[in-house]
Amino acid sequence: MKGTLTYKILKEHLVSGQLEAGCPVEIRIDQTLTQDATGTMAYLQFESLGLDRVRNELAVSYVDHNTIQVGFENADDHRYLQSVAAKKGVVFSRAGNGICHQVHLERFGQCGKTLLGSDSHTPTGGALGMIAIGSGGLDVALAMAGVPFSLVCPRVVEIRLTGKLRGFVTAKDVILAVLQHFGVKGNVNTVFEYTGEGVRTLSVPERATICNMGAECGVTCSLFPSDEITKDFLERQHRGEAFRAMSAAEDALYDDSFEIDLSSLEPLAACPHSPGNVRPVRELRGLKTDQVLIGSCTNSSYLDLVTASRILEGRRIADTVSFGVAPGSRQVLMMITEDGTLERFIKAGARILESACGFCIGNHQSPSTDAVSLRTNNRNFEGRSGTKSANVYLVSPVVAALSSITGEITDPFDQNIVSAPEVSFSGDFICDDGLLIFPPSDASGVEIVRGPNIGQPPQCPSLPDMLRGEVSLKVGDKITTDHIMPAGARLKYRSNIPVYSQFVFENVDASFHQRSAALRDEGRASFIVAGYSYGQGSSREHAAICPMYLGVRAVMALSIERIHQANLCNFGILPLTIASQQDYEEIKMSDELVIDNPALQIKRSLEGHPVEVRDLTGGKTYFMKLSVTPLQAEMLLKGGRLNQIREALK
Ligand code: MIC
Ligand code: SF4
Repeated sequence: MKGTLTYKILKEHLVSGQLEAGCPVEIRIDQTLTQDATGTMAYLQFESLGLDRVRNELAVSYVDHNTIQVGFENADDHRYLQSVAAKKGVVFSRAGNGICHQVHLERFGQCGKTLLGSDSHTPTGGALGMIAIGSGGLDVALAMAGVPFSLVCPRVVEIRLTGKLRGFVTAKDVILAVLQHFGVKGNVNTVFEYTGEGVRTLSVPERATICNMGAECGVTCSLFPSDEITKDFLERQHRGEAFRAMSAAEDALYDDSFEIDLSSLEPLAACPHSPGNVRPVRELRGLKTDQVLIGSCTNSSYLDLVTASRILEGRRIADTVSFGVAPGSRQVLMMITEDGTLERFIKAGARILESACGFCIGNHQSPSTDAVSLRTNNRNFEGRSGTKSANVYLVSPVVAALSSITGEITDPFDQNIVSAPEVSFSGDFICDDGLLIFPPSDASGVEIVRGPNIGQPPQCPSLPDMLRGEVSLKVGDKITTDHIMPAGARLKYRSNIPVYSQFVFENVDASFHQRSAALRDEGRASFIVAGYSYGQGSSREHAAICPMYLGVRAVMALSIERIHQANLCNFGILPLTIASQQDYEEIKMSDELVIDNPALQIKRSLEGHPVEVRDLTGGKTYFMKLSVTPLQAEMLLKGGRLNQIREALK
């Protein structure tokens, strides 16, 4: 990885470890971001560390996920977040200011810095040449306390861009092409670093779309060099000082390289129910469409919306389509209000939605039964939209806008309604930070407000001498965090672990929480057995905290995704890798399993020994791999990261 931009930035931030792919390293974190759905828990955890103020360069708390406010819970969360931000020295971005990743790009990101965010799409910041990584809230809480972030030093894959996008083809199609090639699994501990002539043809928001959906491949982050385009973007955001020119060395050594000729790309779509299920739009044309939604942190920039509105100009959406637009930030909303874009949307029949996550997380706009929904966001997991039977296709704003007129999936190259809009913008962005609240320098008079929805940070149980219990759930491949811990209507319980825990695996096996809690109450362990890519998707640590609360002590899977694996360790759940498909098949639901002397086995795993899991029902012993860093081993031994760090901070 020598000479890569990834290496350069990591080197400047290295606290310990060797910068060699696969080695555990610790890096200093400059900036942090949280959003409300993961933030309440992160700040409760930060509070429990007993520090007066955050210790990193910049901490921002965004409210963008839970803005529906049905019931008092969301508003309680917002009040808590605002007051704790003032008390602890965190900038607070109020509801209405926009989606964290879009706003952070506009107002805070800085070239060459590190950013840790309690949201899996934090890598959007890679568009400004930042190492921007998604993690669980606890890791962010610790970064705010000045504790270095531990990660496995990634391998660096070069994605070399040549050529230039044709009209109608967009940054969304670039990242969908990347997903088509790399898929949604097998890319952990990897950085996608973009290089080549083609980079210069892409604006910062286009780069942001590409970095944003790298998260769907499971990479640690994605990274663009910071160049003249970056400088221009930052200056027009009135933040020229955030610029620093950075790029890889000419002779940089990459672990792998993949080339994309931008001029050869065509409009693509991710088909139900995975962002990796990519097909050309031309193969889908004619499919009747019930709903079209433009927005989310992937595609809601000013130019995204102007482009879509140009397609709609002077036209009306089909009678059979429900069409919504959610601008990514208040800046975008102000700009489209001033230049006529908003009017074009309204005239075309759009429903104007709040500048927030909204539909993307299934908070509202659930489609009708069996509907086809075209969206510009980044995830189309089954049921995430709030309608289990719906089929969600992820497309560019261009394809979305065109299809809203025709009422069916439309290939831009196979229609005679519009020609490719030529859209550019070189003026200044509207920089009104009126919905940002900066913390006072003296917070002694600030009271933290806790409504009844604000619970306590979770307590992990300690490690017993023997883990004995049952397989309480057996699931297949690609279980996402949306399967484990549903969001949407349940999102408002994020600050209340006992209530939220009742919904663990709600849409997979609604009786899971009772079964697991019953085992816990009998003093027995609960084990989850899964296939490949367990825990893909979101960074929500609730997908570990709530199972922990229900007594889950180990997840045994053929593979576990990076952020989720880290969250499991943070909350004292053993992430075990099952050795083979055959072993996976043999272990059955309700089997009685025993892990003898787990403490000794955890220690021995650091020397490469497998963990022995005795299956008393099947009469066989399985050898599973515990791939953890020494630090993670320590947290498992101490009963989770909070216990471990409290001891270390003493
Ligand atoms: C998502 O897109 O799944 C979310 C909602 O933004 C999550 C965070 C969360 O669950 O709160 C993410 O991507 O990490
Ligand atoms: Fe919000 Fe959707 Fe982006 Fe997650 S992916 S941060 S829910 S807009």
